[in-house]
Amino acid sequence: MSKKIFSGVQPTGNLHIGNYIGAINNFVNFQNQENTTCIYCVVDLHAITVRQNPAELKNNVRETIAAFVASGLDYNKSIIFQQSMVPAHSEGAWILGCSARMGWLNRMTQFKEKAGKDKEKASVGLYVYPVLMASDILLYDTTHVPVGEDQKQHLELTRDIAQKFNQDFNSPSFFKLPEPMIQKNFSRIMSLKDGVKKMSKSDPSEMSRINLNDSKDTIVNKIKKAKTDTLPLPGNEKELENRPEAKNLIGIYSSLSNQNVSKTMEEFSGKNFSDFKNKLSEIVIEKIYPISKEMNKLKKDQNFTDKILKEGTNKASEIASKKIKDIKNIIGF
Ligand code: AQP
Repeated sequence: MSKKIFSGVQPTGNLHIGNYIGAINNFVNFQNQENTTCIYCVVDLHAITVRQNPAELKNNVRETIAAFVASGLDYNKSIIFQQSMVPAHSEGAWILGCSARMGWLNRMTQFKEKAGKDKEKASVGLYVYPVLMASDILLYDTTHVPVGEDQKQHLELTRDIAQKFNQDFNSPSFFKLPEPMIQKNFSRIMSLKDGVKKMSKSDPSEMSRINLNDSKDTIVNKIKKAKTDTLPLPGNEKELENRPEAKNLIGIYSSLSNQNVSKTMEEFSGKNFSDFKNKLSEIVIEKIYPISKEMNKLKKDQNFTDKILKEGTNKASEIASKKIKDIKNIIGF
């Protein structure tokens, strides 16, 4: 069976190794699988659910495209585009919002977490964010969506919305029900300052993450200062329990060196963190620095990023506008 994969990254700046290991690097692997169409979207409509600086937003869109290409995405193999350039996403979100139920959205834990205590002040966009995500996915007859555990609930909501629409309009199988692809290993890279907090673009501390555009010295310095505990490195997975910072650094090392965690522990068992951190810096620099260099070069070449977006928009629009036409026809517009 052929697969159609859809995924998005918000252009909210500070792309970090969590985004690379948990998302972009996998995008590259999917692109090289047989019978697989990959659609990767820079989801700027999602980004504005919280306030963005307009000039930075423009720049961050370019930076995200540059990061995609520098990491190995090929715009001839994958469809790469900017969400707001394909109006069908917003139109679809409105229509699907009329199928989604308030009760379903009220259960979404991401809104509760992001809105915090004062949810009266959160934007309506943040609340209906998962409906826009449903529109993104369903417009392309997506079969598979790579998601972290935190997005699994949104994908279930997408399936519920699709099913309700199909049922309400007596159009069985009009919307395909997408399957989640949950990455088992290294799906959550944690903050360098706190091993139980996700590494995140919006963390106010620069020292909490390694950005894809950090210099070699900055990478070394951030790893040197990363929080650890006082014990030597563990020798087996049992000894890793309750040591979140050690677990995180070992996870980063393992994923970048393409080996499993047990192999890494075998290599470093009983050693102290300063030795391990030197090796970790080496592997991060080896894997990330070439991406960073290329990304900084591509980001400055506006003609190049514009060309990718133009071509990607044409390809995405062709698919999405046809689907939106069918949707409108079904609902009686
Ligand atoms: N720490 C992480 N570990 C593994 N994967 C991660 N992703 C994000 N953080 C980690 C994955 O990167 C993709 C793009 O994420 P996004 O831009 O849509 O937003 P996010 O998940 O909200 O990422 P951030 O960094 O935490 O951003 P802010 O701080 O703006 O909320 C997704 O596939 C995500 O799973």
